[in-house]
Amino acid sequence: MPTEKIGAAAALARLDGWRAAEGRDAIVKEFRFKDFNAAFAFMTRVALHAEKHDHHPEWSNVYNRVDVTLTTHDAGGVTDKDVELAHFMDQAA
Ligand code: H2B
Repeated sequence: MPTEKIGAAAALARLDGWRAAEGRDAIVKEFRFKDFNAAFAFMTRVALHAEKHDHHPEWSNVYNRVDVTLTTHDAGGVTDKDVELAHFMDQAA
């Protein structure tokens, strides 16, 4: 049974600092860190969590910045899995 799509608006009601992506059902946030080392440490923690839960972010890194987009590809939009991963990222940042 695939995880059910809840949509970006429902997800955002449960999150701080995230916003809706343009043109697709996804949520986005830009994380800023002290330097590259801090940004990459964050990405490492998130990567281990993502593998464990088999749910992965779309992201890019430039020096101290990590730009994140979350959506559930299998569901064609935002699900509880994205809210859970967003909360984990907020805690890890
Ligand atoms: N991550 C995200 N964000 N969405 C998915 O639908 C997804 C995933 N599916 N990670 C998983 C992997 C799926 O491809 C594997 C086969 O379980």
